[in-house]
Amino acid sequence: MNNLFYLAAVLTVCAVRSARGEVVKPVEEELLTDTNKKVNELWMNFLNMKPADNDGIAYATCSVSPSSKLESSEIKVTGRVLFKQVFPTGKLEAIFDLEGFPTDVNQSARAIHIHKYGDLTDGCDSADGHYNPHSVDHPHHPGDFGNFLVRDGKIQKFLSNLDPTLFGPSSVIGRSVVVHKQADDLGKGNNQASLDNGNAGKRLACCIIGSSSKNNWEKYIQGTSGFPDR
Ligand SMILES: [Cu+2]
Ligand SMILES: [Zn+2]
Repeated sequence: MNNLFYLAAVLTVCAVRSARGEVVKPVEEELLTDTNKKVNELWMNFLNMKPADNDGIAYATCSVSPSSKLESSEIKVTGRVLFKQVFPTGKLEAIFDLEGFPTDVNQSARAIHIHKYGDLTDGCDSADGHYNPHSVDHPHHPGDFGNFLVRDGKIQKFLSNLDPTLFGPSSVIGRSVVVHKQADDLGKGNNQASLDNGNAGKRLACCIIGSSSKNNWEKYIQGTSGFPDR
């Protein structure tokens, strides 16, 4: 509770100062950063989101399987997407490890996104649109991972410094990852669909993001010669 009074006092001082048009001095900036940290901590504690194990590091696993709504002639993509994030301010890291793409078309690009719902009742279709907590256009959604190149029928990629988070009110735990048949036009398609979903086409495969132990991540790193990068 003391923290809340402290926060209210600091915010009031800052509001009065900026209303008077005074320049916020470095000391006050520091105070603001400190306040931001405190607010974040309070919020995390309130939501009880701090990972209890794994030394404060959160992990999540998404086991990818073909959409149940896919025609039988379509390719069957399987694999997983693994996530790791240090509590509370670390940026998300992800490993994409997928197979089942055609082996004869090297370097074709496929879009991968986080979608709104972790509901796969109607295959990947019931995942709905892109997860968009801040009501912005594509490709500025947190889970707009962009295009992934297929090599030898596989996508193997490590990404860091990502926007989605496993913590707090905008956590992506319980939402879904969708792998598309086509490339993402990254909002440059000159139509509404481009600003909604990047015209990435059919949903080949998907999974629900679930919190997990560190086992999958560590096993993956140990089983390969480091992080995949291609
Ligand atoms: Cu998508
Ligand atoms: Zn998007």
